[in-house]
Amino acid sequence: MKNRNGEQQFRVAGVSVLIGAGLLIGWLSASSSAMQIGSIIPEKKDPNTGRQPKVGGRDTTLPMAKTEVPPMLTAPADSVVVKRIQQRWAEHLKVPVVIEEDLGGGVKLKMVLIPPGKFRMGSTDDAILSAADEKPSREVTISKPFYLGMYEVTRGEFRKFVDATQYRTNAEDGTGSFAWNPDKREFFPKDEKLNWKVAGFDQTDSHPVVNESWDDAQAFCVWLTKRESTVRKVRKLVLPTEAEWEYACRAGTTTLFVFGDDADQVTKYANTELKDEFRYTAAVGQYPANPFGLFDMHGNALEWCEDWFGPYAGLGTKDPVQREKQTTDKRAVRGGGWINDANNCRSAVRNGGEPDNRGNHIGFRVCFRIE
Ligand SMILES: [Ca+2]
Ligand SMILES: [Ca+2]
Repeated sequence: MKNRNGEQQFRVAGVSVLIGAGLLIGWLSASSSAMQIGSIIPEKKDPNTGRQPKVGGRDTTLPMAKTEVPPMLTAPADSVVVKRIQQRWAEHLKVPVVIEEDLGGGVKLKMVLIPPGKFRMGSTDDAILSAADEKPSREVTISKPFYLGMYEVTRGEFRKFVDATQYRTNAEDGTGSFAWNPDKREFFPKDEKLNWKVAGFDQTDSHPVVNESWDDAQAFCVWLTKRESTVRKVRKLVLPTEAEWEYACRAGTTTLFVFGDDADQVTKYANTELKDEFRYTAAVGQYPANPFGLFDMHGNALEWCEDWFGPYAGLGTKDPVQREKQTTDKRAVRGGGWINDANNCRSAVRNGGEPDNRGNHIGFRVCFRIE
């Protein structure tokens, strides 16, 4: 697979999720720490009604029978519609828009409800800045609601996993990890000192964990699933599929970025390699949230996804996921990061890395699906 931006090529596996709705509702009802998302999304007037939507509670301007299934989100949709459909699905499912995974010791991983919907995945033939592996563009359906990490998994959250399991990451096998040299715009040789604790630059436990492999990210998900299961027996934490990731990143938009087509605006919305406040990763959540309430989908750390990295051609269009190993032997990585230019942080851009590979530019976020 070609290597845009000169970066090390990395790629990520198929895990299905089956959750009983009754169990889910039972657990969520018990989640006293759940919060609403209204505080992080600026409110706008509803273009259809001219009224202010009630993001933090029931939207009384939109009467809906309790048993009525809300509409799927169909792109393009503006941020008001996106938030309204998100809220209506939360009400329909009787779940909060935002939930928290308690990792112990006061560390809580926030997740955001993403409603089901349809969107155009990838890049059309005439899309500027697009690459061949983003085509063919196709209409994709995400048929089930799911929760996705509000932020990239932080080093502090990953630390809870390692402390609980004594897990040793791939980088801690004596060979270390790759670090990006921002001056030369190329990777240093693999450095044995680097691992999830030592990024090669200053970071705190609020920064996204990096130098973890796809295999390490899977181990985190298995641990979190097991931890949750001992308490609630309700769900399985996984990496998002590429389709889920791109749908969540686009959040109703059809433009190159969630904020539009103007790449020059990227420094307002994402931590990239361009001149901005952060030379390396930033603590999560330093840039505006997208309409779903997700942070850092563009830039900061790149993010492992579930799929084997491969062509879109031949994949289905309903909940697509590449479960077969491709010729590149890599897993998908999405969103671009602090080592990338604006082009390589677009919603549609794709990359990959071998599942045991790692670098100080790749992190991940977690997902669980409501079946
Ligand atoms: Ca930067
Ligand atoms: Ca990211």
